[in-house]
Amino acid sequence: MVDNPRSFALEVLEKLSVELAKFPGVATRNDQYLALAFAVRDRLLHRWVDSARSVLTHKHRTVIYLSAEYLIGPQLGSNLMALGLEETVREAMTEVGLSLDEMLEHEEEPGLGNGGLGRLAACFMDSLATLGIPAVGHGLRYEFGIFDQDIRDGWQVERTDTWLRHGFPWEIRRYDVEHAVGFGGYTEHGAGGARWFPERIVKGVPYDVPIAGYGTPITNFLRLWSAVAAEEFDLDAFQIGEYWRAVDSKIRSENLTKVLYPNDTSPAGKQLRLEQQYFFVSCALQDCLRLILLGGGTIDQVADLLAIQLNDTHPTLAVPELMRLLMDIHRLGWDQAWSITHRAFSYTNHTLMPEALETWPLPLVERLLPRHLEIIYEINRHFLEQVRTKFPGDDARVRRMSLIGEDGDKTVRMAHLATVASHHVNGVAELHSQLLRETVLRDFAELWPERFTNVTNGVTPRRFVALANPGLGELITEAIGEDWICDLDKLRELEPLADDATFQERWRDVKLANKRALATRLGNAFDPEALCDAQCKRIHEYKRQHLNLLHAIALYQRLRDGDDSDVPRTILIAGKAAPGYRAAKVIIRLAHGVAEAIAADPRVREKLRVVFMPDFSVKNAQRIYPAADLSEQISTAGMEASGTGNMKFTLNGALTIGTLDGANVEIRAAVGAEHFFLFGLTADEVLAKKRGGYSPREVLTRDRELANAIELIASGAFSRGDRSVFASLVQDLVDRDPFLVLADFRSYADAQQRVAAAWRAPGAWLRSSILNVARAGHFSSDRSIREYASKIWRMR
Ligand code: NBG
Repeated sequence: MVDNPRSFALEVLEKLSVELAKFPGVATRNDQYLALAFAVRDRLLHRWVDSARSVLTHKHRTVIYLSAEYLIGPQLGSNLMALGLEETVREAMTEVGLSLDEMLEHEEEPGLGNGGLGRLAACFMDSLATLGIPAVGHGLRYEFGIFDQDIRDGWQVERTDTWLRHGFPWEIRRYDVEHAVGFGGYTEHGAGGARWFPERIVKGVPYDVPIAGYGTPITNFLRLWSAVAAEEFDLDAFQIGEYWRAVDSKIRSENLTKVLYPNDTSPAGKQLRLEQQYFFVSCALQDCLRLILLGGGTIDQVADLLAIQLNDTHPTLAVPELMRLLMDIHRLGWDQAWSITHRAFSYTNHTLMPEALETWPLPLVERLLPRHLEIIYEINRHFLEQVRTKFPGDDARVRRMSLIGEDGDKTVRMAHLATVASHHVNGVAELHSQLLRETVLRDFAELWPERFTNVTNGVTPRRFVALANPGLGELITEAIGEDWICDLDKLRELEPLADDATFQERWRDVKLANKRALATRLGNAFDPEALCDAQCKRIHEYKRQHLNLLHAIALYQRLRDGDDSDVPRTILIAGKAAPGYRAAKVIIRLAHGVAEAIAADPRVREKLRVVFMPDFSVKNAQRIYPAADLSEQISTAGMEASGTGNMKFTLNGALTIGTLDGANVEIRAAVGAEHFFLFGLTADEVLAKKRGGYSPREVLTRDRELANAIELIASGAFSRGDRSVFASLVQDLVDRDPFLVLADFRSYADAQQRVAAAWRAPGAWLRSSILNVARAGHFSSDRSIREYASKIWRMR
């Protein structure tokens, strides 16, 4: 299709009639948006059908990405960009009296993920398509995604997400594909092998979302599975008059994909969550085998035709499920099935936090998936034999490594299962991969050192620079051409311009315009000329938003004491707290309390602001990164696996204040230590400090300013006099401080003074900002995917 604004405009009007049954005079904003989206989607579908034909006929090895979460963000802008249609559509919309910007503003995003892990999966899908690697991302089509965040009286209030309420035009429901997924029941073992007789069957149906590559016709897709009742009604029950039993089973089936679990601190033990995990991997694998046979392949080719990536442990039941399908359905023997499974799977670990490492109680697994538990036991038997051979007599090691946890309650350890089954295991930043080998999976790394590798995360420059920050994108393109969008290392060519006064000035103008736009959106909550000091990510104690707030309180006290040595500064915080995570919610309350106290004090508010931007999402993130001057990456060293927000800020010209944690380490090495504000204990020092009997009280006796800040919180100064609101937070910091907030405070405050000094020299700051961008090409998800393709998936 060759498009011009006129023909495109006519097509949008046509969609309004034939898809929405409306004429322009009565069309709502949502109708207009849907009509436009359908017109764009037609173009995507043409590309997709061509790509699918080519993949099927040429039998390409395909990446199967299994992830319980995808945070894909708004689709209209990114699809227009991939199709190269933005200008045409902008004019077309004007032609029919509409505005593309209003349409972009109107769009709701599918929040089918919690944070970094789901967004990483989406960046990877973008890069796979852009690099022309055939890939299908399988996941869950949650009817309710991540909750919307409101703030009432300074507290987070959750509202249910409604992404489907007004229609989601980017998906295609496939009516010709469905898979039956069993739960419960019993197994039988006869001469012909094992058979599973499930008690309950749920049907999985796919909704596909096309993922267009940028500057290439290659289009991949996300296949999101939705649960429906196997029969519309349980007819037996219906006929004997048990109407409610019949309806009940339908409701129960469809509940399965109702809601995304917000990652609370203790995720285990939720039956529905386990059902979701099994449901989508079973659908995914049945679908993969179906397609292989459809394309004329054979079952023994599974590992040659597919590279199956486990995005964290959530999809790990795919391991026993593939074994079951190969053995019980396709009648392969154990050894052949295991060889195929082991050659097909690889596993990415995303966290070292003990409470986030998934384990499932044995009785639950046994009740829900009896056949799978048998297979897990058998995998364990084979595996532990290997351990005993390699380490004779080392029973402690055998117990530590077992797939079945013996400590307290008996559980299945999903990270162990994923590691045993996979040909490669990777962490997501160099430090994290190293700690993974040294701590959580140490025994496994000793057994199979060659299995472990690192692939540092990356982010898509299409969405997070070109789309989110068009001003910067255009400036870069004008300077070095447009190749950087698909070859981010090209940003290096900006280096010589870092000292160019005119270029610096234009760089500053872009940032200022972005800050103005954000300030306006937030009701002029801050001065665009002030340093925009931003921290946006999930609220978690290890990410230490409270360290940021303690610093804000210290600045507040200084200003009240007449010390205005800091620069004008806006501290911008955004992020959601898991609904069940009390301490995180109290941190949000504190942010609002501090914001309120500062805004109420005329001596302070001219120089300092704290702003909490509600409802952090991909859409809001795209507004914040371009406006930030300073990126807060202040987690306790050793706890943030990688971080990806850190990369997005850097690529938008923010300088980082951060600890040596996650990918910060690599960002600092890439941009140069002199362009990064480092502070805090290292991961080793954190461990040593904890072992040596860390005393937060002792820190307080040595640091008057910090002690005052904490006393002020305790006194009710940020809770309208109510001393109970922050009592738990204060007590936890003073008594235990498990995340070493107090231990790192002074070093952090000092680093912030270096930030202020640097901000006072605008030329040098701009130079650092340009160099940060010029040297951050490594953090493209295109680079990450190339590494997966060569090191792990063995793609041609
Ligand atoms: C998160 C880590 C981040 C990392 C993302 C993507 C989970 C379990 N882990 O540090 O906390 O950047 O994964 O790898 O969500």
